[in-house]
Amino acid sequence: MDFIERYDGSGLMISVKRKIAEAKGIQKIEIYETESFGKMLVIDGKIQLTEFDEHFYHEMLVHVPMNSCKRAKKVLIIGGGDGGALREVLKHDIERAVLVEIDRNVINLCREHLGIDCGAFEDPRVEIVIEDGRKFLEHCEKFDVIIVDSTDPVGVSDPLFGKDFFELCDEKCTVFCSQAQSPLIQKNYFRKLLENSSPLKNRAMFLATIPTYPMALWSFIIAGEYDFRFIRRNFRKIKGKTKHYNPEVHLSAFMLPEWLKKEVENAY
Ligand code: SPD
Repeated sequence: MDFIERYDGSGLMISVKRKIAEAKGIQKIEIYETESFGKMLVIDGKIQLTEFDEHFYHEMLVHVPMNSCKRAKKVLIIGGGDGGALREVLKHDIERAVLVEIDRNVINLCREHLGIDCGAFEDPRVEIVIEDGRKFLEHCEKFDVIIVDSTDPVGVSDPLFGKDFFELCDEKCTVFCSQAQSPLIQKNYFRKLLENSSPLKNRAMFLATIPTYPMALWSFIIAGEYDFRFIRRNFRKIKGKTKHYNPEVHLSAFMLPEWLKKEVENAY
């Protein structure tokens, strides 16, 4: 059986052995066992991760902001119900991590059938909140780092790409980081983020190769008081190994090709 994700006249086909689990609530969540990429999480028809390359994504989304932060003790993750980003956050010497996920089915299904959290949901430093991330920001305290691990900016994730969301994030953290879609395809998503994220101070984009995401080239946005002088010091303190991230990959991720540099500069 083949799973095909289509986007803007192209797509990615992944051969699957079987569907392991499915839940339908505010989103359709499916977990597959693939032929070559291990287990795969799909939400509303879009690939969220495979075991083959999820660390490319989660390590960049988490260690770039965490290692650039002077003192990251209190961390908020918005989305990320599969637990991959949480697992990476817990490698740092943090006091508290709050994960705010709108759809409890994502957490339940992934905990039971995927397991990439590696026990992160049971860690005593972790608090899980089932709530809309945008609404949570209206009443929460300030965090050292906010990480947004969302699906594409449609449906329940649409508010996480709105100007008012970025205004709140700017108030509520020292360092901010979000996944920012593909800069190559479905460009309306990427451009919307560039336009609406203007309330964030000191914005910068960085890139990573994520083989099972559209066109394999993925972007992220970081903002606030991030400082690359802390990268090596913080990296040395990480507990557990990284498979993809290292300080050199961190720095090189900010080297944008000319076509993208121009697009980003024009939007700022
Ligand atoms: N089109 C895929 C976008 C996926 C970004 N989020 C992935 C969530 C994995 N924790």
